[in-house]
Amino acid sequence: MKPPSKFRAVKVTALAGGVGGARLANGLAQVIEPPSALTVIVNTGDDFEHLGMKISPDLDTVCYTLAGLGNPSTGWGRKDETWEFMQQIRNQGLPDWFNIGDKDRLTHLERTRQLENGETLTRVTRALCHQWGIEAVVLPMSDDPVPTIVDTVEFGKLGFQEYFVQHRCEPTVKGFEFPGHTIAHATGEAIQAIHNADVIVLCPSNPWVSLDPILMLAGVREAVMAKKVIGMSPIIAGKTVKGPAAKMYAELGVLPSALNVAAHYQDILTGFVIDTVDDDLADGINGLGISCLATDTLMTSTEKQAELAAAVLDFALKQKDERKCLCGA
Ligand code: FO1
Repeated sequence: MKPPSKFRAVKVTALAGGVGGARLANGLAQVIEPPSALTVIVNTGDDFEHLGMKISPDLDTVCYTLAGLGNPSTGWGRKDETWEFMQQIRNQGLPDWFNIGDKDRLTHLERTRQLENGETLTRVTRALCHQWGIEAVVLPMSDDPVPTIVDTVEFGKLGFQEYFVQHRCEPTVKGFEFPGHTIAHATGEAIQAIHNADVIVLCPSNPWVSLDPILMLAGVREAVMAKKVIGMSPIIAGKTVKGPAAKMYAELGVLPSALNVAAHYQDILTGFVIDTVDDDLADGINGLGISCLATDTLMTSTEKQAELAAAVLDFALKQKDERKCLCGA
């Protein structure tokens, strides 16, 4: 198959969570020329401290994927990983519910060391990206702590990784809390990247716990709304490719569907990309005042990531700049 064409002189800023976000970001980095015209602003609501290490799962997933270092089957962690550290953790009877490979551990140790020396997460991430040869710009959404808390029926309030990894997303979700957001700031770099962008892409990440935490930071939503904004559904035929988004929708009393994801972002989207299997939802999405593209959205290889990214950018660039208005005009 012919490789997708390159997009020159287009500045794209993508908002991303973990695996789905990393895959589309990797597609965008393949088709944007130069790749440094791509900025990825990453959710840090999943960050936590474990065994003395400061861990940023979504930042690492995005960076490993962009660097070609990621584990393609899990989507998180490193490829060709070894597990001696985890074996020692188990031998010592220490908490072993969060799997940290030996190569991955070095990232957490280095991040922890630099943060304890007074560096910001933005500068630590820049240094790691440089070390891994990543040309795209990867930014944490904030340099402040912004933990996501999941309120559950069975266990009450859980830290995100307790909910996601320790409890395998099994507890019933009642809602979410973002206690850091009252004082946290988006970084100046993240806000500037939104202002500078020709197109904003909302990656196919979990709306509730990956993209909302970014959009809720003061100033982000307003900056995004001044731009052409293309979203993409992480829900295909009522299910998620990876992660608990569909389960969360159902538990929160909302039908998991691409239409309801579009409705979630209705005020900020100019365009929305759904999978061809959900073609019948396009009229409903148009009815929200959002242009809709139906295409194959499964990113099962790096080539498919690039093809999808090219389709998203083609769609974005064909859109007119003005937003549709359904306000009775
Ligand atoms: N996800 C799991 O399901 N189990 C794990 O043991 C696990 C370990 C892990 C280690 C480092 C890292 O960067 C990510 C890791 N993840 C693991 C993924 C991660 O917790 C989630 O994918 C994200 O937080 C959700 O986007």
